[in-house]
Amino acid sequence: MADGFDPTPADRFTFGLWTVGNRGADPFGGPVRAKIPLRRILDKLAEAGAHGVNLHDNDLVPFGAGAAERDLIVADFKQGLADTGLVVPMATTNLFSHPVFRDGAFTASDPKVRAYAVRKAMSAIELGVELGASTIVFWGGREGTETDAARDCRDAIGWFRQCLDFLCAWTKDQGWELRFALEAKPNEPRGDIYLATTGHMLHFISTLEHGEMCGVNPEVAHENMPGLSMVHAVAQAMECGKLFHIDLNGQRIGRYDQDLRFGSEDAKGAFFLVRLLEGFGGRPAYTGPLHFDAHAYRSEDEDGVWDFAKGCMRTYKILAARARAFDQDAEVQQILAASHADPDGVAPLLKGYSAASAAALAALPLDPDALAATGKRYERLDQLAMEHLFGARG
Ligand code: GCO
Ligand code: MN
Ligand code: MN
Repeated sequence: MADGFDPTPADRFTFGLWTVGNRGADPFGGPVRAKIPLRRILDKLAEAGAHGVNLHDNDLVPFGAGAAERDLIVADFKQGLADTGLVVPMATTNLFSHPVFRDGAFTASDPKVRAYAVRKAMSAIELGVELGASTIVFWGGREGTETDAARDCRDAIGWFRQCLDFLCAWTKDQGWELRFALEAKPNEPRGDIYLATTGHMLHFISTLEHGEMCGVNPEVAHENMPGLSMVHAVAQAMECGKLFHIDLNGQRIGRYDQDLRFGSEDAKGAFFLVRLLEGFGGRPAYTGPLHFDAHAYRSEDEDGVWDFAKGCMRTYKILAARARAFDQDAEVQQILAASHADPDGVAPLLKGYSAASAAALAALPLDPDALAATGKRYERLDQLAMEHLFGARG
């Protein structure tokens, strides 16, 4: 179907091995799909038009594998990448599956567990570097508590910082130019996970020794689970130059982490998110990989997995086209121009304090009743957004 929405590698779409490799297990039932061989995952993703694959250390190399086994697996995988043209832009560490992490990894109360977690992350970073990754994601699934009787949260945050400082310094010492992207999630699998949102992470990064190499990896589901705005989280990260990676998926508010096909829930949120990522209003676009951290419904067989993957990518491209049409719509531009208008040149007064600007501010004729008198026309503006989103306009 040549409608312009089928993806190509130039679109920078990536999937985790764990996403298309997800076998449909949930807390109430085991896998429903057979394991898809790694090579077929690569072939199918390349055929679908993806740009790359991301992985946890143990998605590729089984936990506990010896050096020889590891090297064979990695060599084989690299051959698959070379044959398909796929790249590995991001790698991460599984610091949550093994029982050793039952009380956390970087925030575990037992220092030996923290040491083990740092050592495991070092090996995963080495693997990432070997595969050409430039971003390392840190998702601390077990970094949290069910009961705050367990430890002082301030200690946990301090240990988290120590571990990241250690890993940043070690990475620099190796001469690797990597960026670390920290991913927040409010809960699941822990009752409460430390540094619950992208906003928490952004502040935490500002306290790190090498904060300049650390940014965030916001996920739609993780911001939406507690009912927060993914658009605002991503915008804040972009505004301070910290959007290093992104996990796109679909989620309904208040539920478990659904990791649904991108755009399949909250299409309007997805529309404004894609608009933000693509750049609008003269602002730069996000240029990193567009990663889908989602998986097919449990109802699906392998064909459904590839329907899911294509669906994520097509939806992104469709939303990008709809967002462009919205921004090019003359009526939209007119409403926005009217709400931002500054006929008396007031805005520059607030761009930095001086005694003169304070005096000018004091002298400004500002009548709050007059300023409050006119509606903003956002009902019309939002309806225009919806009509573009529905494909009914432009
Ligand atoms: C989740 C997370 C993970 C991470 C992944 C990469 O809720 O399970 O989103 O999928 O993104 O572990 O670190
Ligand atoms: Mn998730
Ligand atoms: Mn994620």
